[in-house]
Parts: sequence; C-alpha cells; structure tokens
Amino acid sequence: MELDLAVDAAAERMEERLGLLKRTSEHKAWLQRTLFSASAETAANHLRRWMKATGMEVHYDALTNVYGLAQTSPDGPDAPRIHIGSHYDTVINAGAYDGTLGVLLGIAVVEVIREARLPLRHNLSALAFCDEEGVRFQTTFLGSAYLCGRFDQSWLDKPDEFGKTLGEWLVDRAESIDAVLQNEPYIRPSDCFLEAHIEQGPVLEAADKALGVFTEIAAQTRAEVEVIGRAGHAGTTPGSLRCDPLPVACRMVQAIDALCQSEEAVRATVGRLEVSPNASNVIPGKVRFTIDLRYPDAAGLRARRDRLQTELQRIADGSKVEYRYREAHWADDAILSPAITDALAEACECVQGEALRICSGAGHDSMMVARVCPTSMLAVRCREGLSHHPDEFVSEADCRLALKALVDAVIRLDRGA
Ligand code: HGY
Ligand code: MN
Ligand code: MN
Repeated sequence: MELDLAVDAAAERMEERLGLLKRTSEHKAWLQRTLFSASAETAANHLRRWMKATGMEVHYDALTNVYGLAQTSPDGPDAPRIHIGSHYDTVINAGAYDGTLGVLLGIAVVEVIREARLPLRHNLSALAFCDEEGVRFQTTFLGSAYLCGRFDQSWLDKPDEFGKTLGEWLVDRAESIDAVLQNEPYIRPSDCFLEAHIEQGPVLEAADKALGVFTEIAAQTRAEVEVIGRAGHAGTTPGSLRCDPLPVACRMVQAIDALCQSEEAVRATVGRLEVSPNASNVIPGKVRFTIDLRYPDAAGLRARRDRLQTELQRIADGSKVEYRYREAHWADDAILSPAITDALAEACECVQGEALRICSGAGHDSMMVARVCPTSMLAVRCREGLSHHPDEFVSEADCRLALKALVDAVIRLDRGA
C-alpha cells in the first residue's frame, strides 16, 4: 500500500479507537482509568486485540503493561528495538488524549510500516504503560520502570487508599512475586524510545504549530502531609480548648500557593485534601493532603522543597497539632537524547516546515525510559493547552500529522543506525 494511503487508513482507525477508549472508564460521569481497575483491564484487552491484529507478538504483564513486538528486522527478535508508546492509565476526570494518543500512535506506526511494506533493520515495539499518573499509589512510572528493569521492591509495600498494597495486588495477578521481580527487562540500552504526547501547555498553539519536540522534562516530587489534632463536638468545645487541624492545614495550603505564585518556573499544587471524620458537627481530627511540586532542574527543586518544608514545620510548631510530611515520589529532570530529538525535529520540519524545541512541565514515562536507552518526545498541540480536564482536545488533522512525523522519524533512525 502507498505510504500516504497507509497513514490515512491508520489515522482513521486511531480516531475510532480514541473514541472507544474515551468511553472506557470506571466512572459514568467522567473518564477515569486507574491501575488495576476493571476499566483499565477493558482498555488493555482492546489494546491487545489491536496489537495482535497487526501481527505483533503481544504481551500483558503482571503489572498490566501491554506491549507488542513486530519482528520487522531481518536479524531476528533480539535485534535493537524502536519502542513507540505512552501510558493508558488516566487521572480522575481525565481528557481523552493524555497518554492514550501516544499509545495509539505507537500501534498506528506499526500498522503503517507493515502496510506500506517499509523494510527496517530494527524491530518495532508498541508500548502501553500501565501506570504513569500514579493515581492509585501516589508514585508514578510503575509500568515503565518494570519494563526497564528498574522496579523498586520497596514499592510492593505502598498501600492504596483502601490499604491494599501493590504487593497484594500483584499476588492476585501473578503466580509469585519472585516471578514478577525476575522479569527480563524488555527495554534495553541497545534500543531507543519515541513517546508522542500532547503538549499539555500553550506553546504550540500560540506558535500555530501542530507538532514540536521536547528537549527536557522538569523535575518533580510528590508528598503526603498529615496534620493531626483532636476531633470533638462542634457545639460544646470552645475555641480555646480546640486542637483543630483544619485551620493549620489551610495555612499550609496558603504557604504552598504562595510558593507557586512567587516565581514563574515553580509549580506547587495541593490536588487532594481529606478531612476526617468529615462530618459537619464534628471538629476535624485529622487532615491529609498531597503536594505536587515541580521545577525545571533537580537542584532547584530540592532547594524549594527544603524551603517549603521549613515553612510548613514553622506553621505546625505555632500550633498544637502533630504534623507529618512523607515524600511519595521524586523524579530528577530528564535531558532527552539529542540524536532522537534531532530525528524527531527533522521529521517535524519535513511534515510542517519547522520544529519547536520545548521543555515539558508535565512528567512522562520518558523520564524513566531515558535512564535506560536514548529517548525523546514528540509534542502534539492540544486546544488551549488544556489537559487533565475532560475538554482536552487534539484535532484529527494534528493526530494524523503526528503519525506521519513518527513514521518519518522511525525511518530516519533506522537508516541512521
Ligand atoms: O502529572 C504529570 O505531569 C503527568 O501528567 N503524569
Ligand atoms: Mn497526565
Ligand atoms: Mn501523560
């Protein structure tokens, strides 16, 4: 089949699949696909079916990563792999493109290469990572770490909000934890990885460009804070006798927002806050909230994290509460591979005339994979830069252009090998 026809056919299938996965949710009212949920399993089964239909050898591992190997190389299954993909889990009240578009583009590239009968020296691999958002365990990149052979055994003890640990979830899914931990890394140093992902920011739209390339990804940390006071009767306990953690937590949230407002490059967010026992006539006993803190580089992030911790401790010390700060996740900034970035940039120039090189404030599985093999990212324009929101949108034309650029980049990398 002629290349452009193969791209058109694959782009059409991708559009239908985006629609189907947008409706594959654990919640009727919004899109949510959390690790180990039934909706994630349904999505995984769709992905396995689509990968199988392209003739890939398909895998569905104990963590619920889905990946397929297309043996396009004449040198057999162990030849270097060009991996293309992203994550298929979502945040809560998610958009339809974050992660999912990159996964479907990976499958579509394999379809185009096969249908256009383009010879490759590499094998092609489509990846669908199971947990990039970290909604269940507050730590991210579980799936990509596992496929990179960088799974941290301490993660097995991480509890979800119901107290069930990752290890307990895995026991339900694998014959043994040892078998899970002894996996042969599927992503190897001799491979390379291309992740296409919506920009989740306004730069491409402002430049009126559909595509760009990410050159680096900001450092990020997540923490869980507990502020513990003493529950009591709302009607009988005078202010002087209260140890109410909620006003203290509010002062802490104000301090976190003040940090976010203090300089353009820092991002500080309290996305989740729980008051217990959460009854209108009971003085709260405990408040738990999350902190998501980001900065372009790890040293800068560390300095701001330390400054914030000092301020939160000062607020706690000025009250009668007990205060705990627990770091749940840390990822250094990732500098992406110049060679892979250049191949993607040349592909962008080929399909749209130029390639913007931008930084990503959002985290991606590429931060993990870049520690193992040459990695870079294609950024795809999304309307108003909106993401982690149901109105997240990418036009069909931009999805198709991203597919064209990825196929072009794969051919460049394969020839440059
Ligand atoms: O939060 C992030 O940056 C990504 O969407 N997980
Ligand atoms: Mn996301
Ligand atoms: Mn994402």
